[in-house]
Amino acid sequence: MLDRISNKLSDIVRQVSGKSSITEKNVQDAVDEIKVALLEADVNLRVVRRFVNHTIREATGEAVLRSVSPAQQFVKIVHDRMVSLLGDERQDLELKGPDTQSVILLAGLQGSGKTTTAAKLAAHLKSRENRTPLLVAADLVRPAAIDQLEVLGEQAGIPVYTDRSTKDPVRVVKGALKEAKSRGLNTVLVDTSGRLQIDEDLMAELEKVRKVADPQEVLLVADAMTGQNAVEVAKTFDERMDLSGVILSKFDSDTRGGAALSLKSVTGKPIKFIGVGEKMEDLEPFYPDRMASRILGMGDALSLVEKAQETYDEEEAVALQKKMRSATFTLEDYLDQFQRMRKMGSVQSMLEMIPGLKGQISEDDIDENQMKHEEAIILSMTLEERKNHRILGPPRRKRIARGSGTSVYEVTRLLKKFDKMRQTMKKMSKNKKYQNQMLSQLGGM
Ligand SMILES: Nc1nc2c(ncn2[C@@H]2O[C@H](COP(=O)(O)OP(=O)(O)OP(=O)(O)O)[C@@H](O)[C@H]2O)c(=O)[nH]1
Ligand SMILES: [Mg+2]
Repeated sequence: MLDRISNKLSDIVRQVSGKSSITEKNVQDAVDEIKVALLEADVNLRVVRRFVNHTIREATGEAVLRSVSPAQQFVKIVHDRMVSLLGDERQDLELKGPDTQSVILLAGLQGSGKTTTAAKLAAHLKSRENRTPLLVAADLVRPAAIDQLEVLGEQAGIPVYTDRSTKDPVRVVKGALKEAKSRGLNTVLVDTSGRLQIDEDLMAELEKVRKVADPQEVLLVADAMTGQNAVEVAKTFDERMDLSGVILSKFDSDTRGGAALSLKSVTGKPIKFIGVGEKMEDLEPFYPDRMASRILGMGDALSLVEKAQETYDEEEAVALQKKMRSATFTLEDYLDQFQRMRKMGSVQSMLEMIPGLKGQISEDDIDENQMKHEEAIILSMTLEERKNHRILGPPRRKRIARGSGTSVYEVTRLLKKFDKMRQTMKKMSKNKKYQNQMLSQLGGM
């Protein structure tokens, strides 16, 4: 499902997230790649252009390029754009309360999945929303259509209304509404007939059905595999039928994604559900934000950005981060951290300054006593020694141990730990796994 575009975009996102700083050029390059990926996925050209322009405008703003983690901010912008492309908020069905009859009309081209979707949706409403559905066989064009709905209804445990004595769908719908009322069923789902192409016959029939059914929801069932064509179909149906939403069927097949990504922008109509298989349970409510994260392959990246945004002392954090990444972090800086910590009151507050670490480590994990010893050790060093701990041979270590009231063993342990920490910090910018490693090392502080 959307594998190709998802792979492409996750690659781009991964590349960008690894960067410690970004420039307008980086943004432009990444956006160009995204543009190609979207076009390949059969997304409407105008939609792509708008996406690209918005993203560039937002991502090259001063505030982003100078922020704590510009790369991650960029990723967030792309994600948010994608969410808005997919329709922002989830749009649920707008049905009446359980005591009043609601009607859902399903329309679409031949073979798009109307009949299957009607049954799936009825099953969903029954099991998830506690509604009492009635399926209505109003496709009187295709001979086997009534049988098909009856079979599906049986599978799903949903009653099906049929009337084999007429060829007039309007009559069938009228009868069904009456039947639902007398049986106390609150949700009537009408399956209609399809055509190979949109033609006047079909539209005229649907308009008549719509009039008697007076539906709360008019849903187009569109085949996601047909890409931009599905979007065109939606536009045309909407002009005549005033759709309330779209269900994209066959989303499980190797769709290129164009339909999902263009539909809302082009038609203004929300995708309410997606069909993800042939079985009754293969219908999912459509959530724009979840879909965007799925397409961009980015669960973790996002929460990281949100955390980074909470960091209150941006300038300091930036400087620290730079040092960590370039491995120019010295014992002097290490000491500086201790002292700043004292100034701020707690270890916790220092940790919170480091983007990405916030909330992941607690004060209980830290041995304050050991920290006091380490501070004393560093204070016993000369400035030169603090800036370059490699010059610390055995005689110097001995002197420092004496000066700080500790032992040579403790001095050596600190130096080893510090070395290891620097290595980890350097790797940290490249790989998330190492961030966790550093966390555990900090924990041993
Ligand atoms: N893989 C997959 N197949 C689906 C999905 N929805 C429907 N199908 C299949 O698509 C085919 C056509 O589905 P129908 O529900 O008969 O489509 P229809 O729009 O009612 O077709 P007509 O009544 O002939 O216009 C069937 O084989 C379904 O099993 C889906 O979400 N995923
Ligand atoms: Mg059908």
